[in-house]
Formats: sequence, structure tokens, C-alpha cells
Amino acid sequence: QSLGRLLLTGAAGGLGQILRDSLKPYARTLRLSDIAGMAAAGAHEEVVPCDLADKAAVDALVQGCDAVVHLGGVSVERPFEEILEANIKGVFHLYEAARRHGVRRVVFASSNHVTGFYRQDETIDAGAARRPDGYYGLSKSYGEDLSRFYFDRYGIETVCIRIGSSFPEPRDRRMMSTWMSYRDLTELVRRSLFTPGVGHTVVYGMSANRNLWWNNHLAAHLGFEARDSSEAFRGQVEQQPLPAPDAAVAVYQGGNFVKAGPFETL
Ligand code: NAI
Ligand code: 15L
Repeated sequence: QSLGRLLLTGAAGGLGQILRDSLKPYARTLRLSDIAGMAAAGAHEEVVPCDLADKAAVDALVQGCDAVVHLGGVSVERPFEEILEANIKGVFHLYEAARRHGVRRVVFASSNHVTGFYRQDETIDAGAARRPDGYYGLSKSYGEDLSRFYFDRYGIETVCIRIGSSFPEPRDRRMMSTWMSYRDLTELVRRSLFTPGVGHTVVYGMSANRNLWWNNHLAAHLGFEARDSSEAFRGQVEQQPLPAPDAAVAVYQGGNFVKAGPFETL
């Protein structure tokens, strides 16, 4: 399976650099975009710098693309004003451009922080009420609602991947549950791009870790089965000191995001 032109936003970021490489087989042309500097275009690549907060620039960016993997935006908890520009206005600009230019499929990098206030002793599925753990989580929650609206109104299909923690290795005990390998992420993105009739799907992005907090039965139609597991890293992670039992990182699924801020921006 291969697309004509696939747009990857956030291409300069941690996951963008990985997917720039791993999604190569799935599109004749990859259009890569970010506000930060990117490596020069290679074969079958186009590099198009763009600020997601600039509506006209995003409109031009999306023109000519068959599908979008939307990773761009602020990826951690920050003052609302920053999140507003990159994430909230940014995702609106992206879907408006998708509507105007007839894009039929978007993969939206949502986040576990949409449900970060659930406790680590709870198991939830994508039907659970959202409990965002900050402005960042709220912006991803908005992106999920916005993409639902663009499906209901205009038929643009979206898979929202509530990514857990996608890094080379889990960094702490919490990530033993939330970790997603780059290989598993790539496969989930591939299925999100090519599975027919996804409509509007919300799926958690994690590897086949031992203690999972999320159940993906509502996204079974994607046919995704993780191949990696954080277990391979348990020995090294458990050399770290145990956090206090009442520390946010040990209690809440969203870890320390639940206590970031408040930000005094006045
Ligand atoms: P990252 O912070 O490394 O990459 C995000 C990219 O977006 C950056 O290169 C940044 O320059 C770009 N960006 C920020 N503001 C922008 C703007 N106004 N216009 C255009 N580009 C802008 O984050 P990472 O880890 O690569 O994550 C990618 C996506 O996946 C993000 O949307 C993040 O929220 C989401 N995600 C990532 C997780 C992870 O474990 N890595 C977990 C959950 C969600
Ligand atoms: C996220 O949403 C962030 O983008 C990423 O940097 C990690 O903090 C991840 O969640 C996590 O919860 O570990």
C-alpha cells in the first residue's frame, strides 16, 4: 500500500525524525513540515517549513496531499497561550485545509494526557470520559473533538492515537506501562493510514507491556498487535529509586503532568 503524497507535520521532532524514515515505504512523496529546522530533502521528500498558527501557510502546506500524519505542536505542558497557537489553532487550521483540499484521512497524534487524571490502578478504554491533566491534554482533547466534527460533517476520517510514551526506552517506572516502541508506533500509524473505513477511531498507543492501563478493544478493527514490550528494560528501570507512594508519578496515569503549573503569564 502506498499513498501519493503524505504530509508529516512535526517532522523535526523526536517522533517526526523517526517516522520520516519509517513511513518512507508508504508514500511516493513525503512532505515534511515543522517550524524548527529540518534536514534537507532527500529523494521522494519535500521540506516545507510552516508555523501551524498561520492559517494561510497551513492551507498551502496541505494542498496536494492525500493524507496527513499530524505530529506538530507543543508536546509538553506549557502556558495556555503557547498551546493555543500551536495546538488548538494549529489543529483547526489543519482540518480546515484538509476540508478545502479534499484530504480524506488524518492520523492525529493525541496523547495519554487526555485521560491523565485516571489513577494507575484503573483500566480504561477509549470510551471512558476524558480527564485531561493540563492545557496540553485539553488541547489534545479538543483535537479529538474537532476531528470527530470534521468526520461527522465532512467525512474526513481520523485515527486519534493517544500515544503513551514513545522514546527509545522507558525512562521510569510509569513508562513501564505507557511505553511504545518506535517499531510499534510505526505499525500503528501504518494501520491508521490504510485500514479501510476507520471513520473516527480513538486508540491508545502502547507496546505489549506487562501492566497496561488501557484496553484497545474499541479499536480492534485496526488489527494492531504490538510486538515489543517494556519488560526488556525492567532490570535497568528498577534500579531507579522508588518514588513516594503518593507522588503524582506513582498515582496518576498522566504522572507529573497532573501537577505542572499553574503558569503565571500576566
Ligand atoms: P516534539 O516536541 O519532539 O515534536 C513536536 C514538533 O512540533 C517539534 O519539532 C516542534 O518544532 C513542532 N512544532 C511546535 N510548534 C509548532 C508550530 N507552531 N508550528 C509547526 N510546528 C510546531 O514531540 P514528539 O515527542 O516528537 O511528539 C510528536 C507528537 O506526538 C506531538 O504532537 C506530541 O504531543 C505527541 N505525543 C508524543 C508522545 C511521545 O511519547 N513522544 C506521547 C504522546 C503524544
Ligand atoms: C506526551 O504526551 C508527551 O508528548 C511526551 O513527551 C511524554 O511526556 C508522554 O506524553 C508521556 O506521558 O510520557
